[in-house]
Amino acid sequence: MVDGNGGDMPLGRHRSRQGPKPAEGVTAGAPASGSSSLAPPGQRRVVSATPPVYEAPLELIQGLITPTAFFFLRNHYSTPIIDPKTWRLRIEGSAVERPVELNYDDILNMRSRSQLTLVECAGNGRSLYGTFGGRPAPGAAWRLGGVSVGEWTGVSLAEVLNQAGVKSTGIDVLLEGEDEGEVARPIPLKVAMDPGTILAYALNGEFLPPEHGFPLRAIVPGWTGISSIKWLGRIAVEDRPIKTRYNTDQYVLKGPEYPDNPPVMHYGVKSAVALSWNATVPSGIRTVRGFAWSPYGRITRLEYSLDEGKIWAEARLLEPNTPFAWTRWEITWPASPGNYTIITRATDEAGNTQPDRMPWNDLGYLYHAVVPHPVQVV
Ligand SMILES: Nc1nc2c(c(=O)[nH]1)N[C@H]1C(S)=C(S)[C@@H](COP(=O)(O)O)O[C@H]1N2
Ligand SMILES: [Mo]
Repeated sequence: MVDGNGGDMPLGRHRSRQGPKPAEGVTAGAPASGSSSLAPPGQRRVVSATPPVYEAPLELIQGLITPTAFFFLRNHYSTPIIDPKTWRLRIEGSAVERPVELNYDDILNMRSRSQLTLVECAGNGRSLYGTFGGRPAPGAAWRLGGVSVGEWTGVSLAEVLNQAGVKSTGIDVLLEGEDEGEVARPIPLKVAMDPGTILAYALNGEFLPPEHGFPLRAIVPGWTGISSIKWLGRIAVEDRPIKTRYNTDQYVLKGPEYPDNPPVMHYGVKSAVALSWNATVPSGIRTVRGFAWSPYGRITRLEYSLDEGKIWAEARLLEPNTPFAWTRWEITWPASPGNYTIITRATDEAGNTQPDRMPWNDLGYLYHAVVPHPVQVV
């Protein structure tokens, strides 16, 4: 604790801390600042090189968790390299009792939790407005790989906010990044206080790579990726609605159907086939796999069609089937040579399902209509 509230943290915590423990304090165990340059995209698809926007190669993911080397990446600016020794997280605003400043050790010394949480970019699928909707949308031309599931380890945002004392007048919580453009966006206080909303310092069992938000990022289950602010430096709890360019100008729905420009909040119910785009598969009995996800509850059904939507059948859903992650599914396909599309439609426990067509919005967000995935059997 750098300032304020020091008495709340029993010293004994230092001896009984959970979670990854730096070998000799912060600087020995954590990545040294400046030593980690941006990993090359490897098998990720480069949607944009500068700033880096890479798709996860869904066809290579065999399990529930997206390996870190495959995790999709979406930066608005270059990756900041932050020194954990000097880094501080400030918690302030009109709706806290007392501003607090925490350092990296303070965060690592708190009770930790780990959870499987999906992160999806609001723009994921944007290129499909052009491919299937007949009208290309401007912006990063994602296909369907702007989504990944990580095992995130961190601390509950509510516990961090409680150290500053949240007033009953609180409405919105601003999460602010330390990248060049100080990317910042609010979430409602009640979302911030949800136990699933965390400040994560580790991804898939290792400290965050710089590009995914080292030293600390938010993870907001069910909300599009822009809410999961990376490289956090400041959190402000305010007693009024907060506006930034990321909830008024970008990441809002614009167009004739949306005169009020509502901010994008949750992602859509969606599914994807774990095959490359324009896949070629050898004929024979094939197992085709994929993913389905919803921000509103468990996936209960995955329907598929191999004949342009005339006949539909149900895929097998694989366990574990955890809310706020994705559910894997598979189908057995006696594939004979020819050109096909695999159309998939996910449904969740609340009955939400994927539409046939996506209504237009000017910035091309939230494409979650069913997608005919092209496959050639040879
Ligand atoms: N500070 C900051 N946080 C950010 C961003 C950013 O550019 N700056 N990009 C956001 C967007 S649009 C998405 S989709 C997710 C992507 O997270 P990832 O790169 O770890 O996959 O981070 C979000 N958090
Ligand atoms: Mo995003």
